[in-house]
Amino acid sequence: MENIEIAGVLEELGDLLEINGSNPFRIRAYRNAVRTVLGLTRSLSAMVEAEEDLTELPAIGKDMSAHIVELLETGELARLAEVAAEVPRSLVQLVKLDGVGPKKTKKLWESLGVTTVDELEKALKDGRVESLEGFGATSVEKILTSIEDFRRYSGRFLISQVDELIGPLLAHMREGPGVERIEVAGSYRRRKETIGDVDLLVQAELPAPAVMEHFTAFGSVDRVVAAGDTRGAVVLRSGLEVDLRVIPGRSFGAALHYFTGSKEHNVAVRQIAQRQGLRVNEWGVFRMPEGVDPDEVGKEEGERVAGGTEESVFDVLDLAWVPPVLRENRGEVEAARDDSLPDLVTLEDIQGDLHMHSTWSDGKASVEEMAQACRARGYRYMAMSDHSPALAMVGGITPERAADQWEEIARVQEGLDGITIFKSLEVDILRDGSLDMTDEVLEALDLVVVSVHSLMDMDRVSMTDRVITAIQHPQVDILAHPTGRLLARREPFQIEMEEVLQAARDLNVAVEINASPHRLDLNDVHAHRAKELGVRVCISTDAHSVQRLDHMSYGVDQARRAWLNKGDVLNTMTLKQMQVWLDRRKGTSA
Ligand code: DGT
Ligand code: CA
Ligand code: CA
Ligand code: ZN
Repeated sequence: MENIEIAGVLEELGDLLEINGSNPFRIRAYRNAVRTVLGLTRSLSAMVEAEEDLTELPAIGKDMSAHIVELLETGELARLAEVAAEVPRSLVQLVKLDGVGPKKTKKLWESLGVTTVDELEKALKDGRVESLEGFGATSVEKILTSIEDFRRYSGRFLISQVDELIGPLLAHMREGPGVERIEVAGSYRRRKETIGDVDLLVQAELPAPAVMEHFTAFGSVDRVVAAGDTRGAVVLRSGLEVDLRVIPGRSFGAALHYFTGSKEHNVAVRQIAQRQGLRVNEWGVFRMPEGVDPDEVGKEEGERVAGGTEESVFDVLDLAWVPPVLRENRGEVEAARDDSLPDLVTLEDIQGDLHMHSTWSDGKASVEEMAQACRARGYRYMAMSDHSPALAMVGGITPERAADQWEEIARVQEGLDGITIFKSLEVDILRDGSLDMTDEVLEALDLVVVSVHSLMDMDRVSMTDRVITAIQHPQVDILAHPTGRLLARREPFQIEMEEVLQAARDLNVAVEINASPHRLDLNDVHAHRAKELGVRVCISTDAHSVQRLDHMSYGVDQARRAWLNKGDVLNTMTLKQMQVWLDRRKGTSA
């Protein structure tokens, strides 16, 4: 069992206990344990195998440690089964709906007997929920919307979750008999924000029944859906579906191209091929003899002209190799033909992280730990941008405390060379577009990040005005997570992004691609529009812990999917350039 699966079970148990009205300390213990498990950089199974004492981990006591060992040894948890005998497990899906939560779930279940999302939807629509104490019409509307969102995303995984889940599977497959090469194709290779299923390609001599057997024998497999000669499919315990195709070397490149997709990209490539009298499929590229209808002959019929490598497929069609992140049929095939593909930004181009939190607000690490970690990642600069006080629940920094933090930043800076820490804050944009901080403090900061964290159900016009008003403040440098979306959990708020981006351009304010895999906000379309308009895009992690600084790569993938090159991205600047940019308004009349 992987850490992420263990965390999933503990979280489910925590949810069920909360619905059941258990002791809040007990519930908190599960929540904290989940956080610890998700934050680990090593696998629990390796730690248990090495007989390490799990209770030395934060928030892991004797019980929790025993749970983990039991899960690793048996794949099951007796305590979960006990609790599930009292509380239907399907209720945990209700807890995850925006606007429901454990308390309301309990109420819905006890008062109306609702146990599933479908039953809840029915009860919402026939008015039974509205008449319950603590619900009401607005609440009903909100829950109905979150059910729609839930349906849209259900079955899809965040790319970060997939990264965690498939590492061990890939390692397992590499040890398979006769396996010559492994690649993950599909939306995962295109680095999409969410992944429907994983498309695994294995190169091996056919027939290769041993490869398929090895695949279905993987420890985390819950269910085998198909297991043929060249094609298999399984569902992992996490619910993630994995397709496997076994492909001979002569076709591997063609299959990699075909199964990477997108479908739309494939269609565009096939059209180009047709014009050249060629046929492209998952087996290769073929020149068809005169007068033969490709639909009436076998897939490998005709003269094979390419297929072993993906490069050979593009090459024979007179196309430059297209990075998978661009394969969405948004002009990349034409650009490949004209040799005008963008020179995409890379992780190595990133010189600093301009949005992160410390223990001064809701972060887990000190200023010093975050600074050391940024330095270890090779950054030349970073912004320490804790929350402003409007976010009371996270202990935002008041104007009075700001100066104290600057003292600490100065002290940390003194002991550290090679990296410059910018004094910063992530300042809340209030209802009317004013900023949740005094001008005095804003002026004293090196860099000001602003964002919306409240009143997200405003109408489109008001929200657009609110955000544009905020970035008109002369001290604002970066607009963070501009649409507020949480993937699989909360839709973007209503906002006219075109107007916001134009204002950002006119005001010379940068917009963020928030690199957290839960946000990836801006999305690719908006980030591409920002580039077109000449708005600088900043890729920031918004890290609340040292490990999450590594989310930068997800932000870079998102930027690449938006066609951004190094010059489009603010934090590829050198320290000197960045300092000049931060001073950009001083020379103007304002
Ligand atoms: P997902 O799984 O929903 O996140 O998205 P994909 O893109 O991974 O889609 P999937 O798993 O259905 O198929 C993987 C790739 O295989 C897809 O991107 C393109 C290719 N493919 C699948 N079915 C077709 C098809 O009917 N026609 C063409 N041209 N390509 C297909
Ligand atoms: Ca897929
Ligand atoms: Ca698939
Ligand atoms: Zn933040």
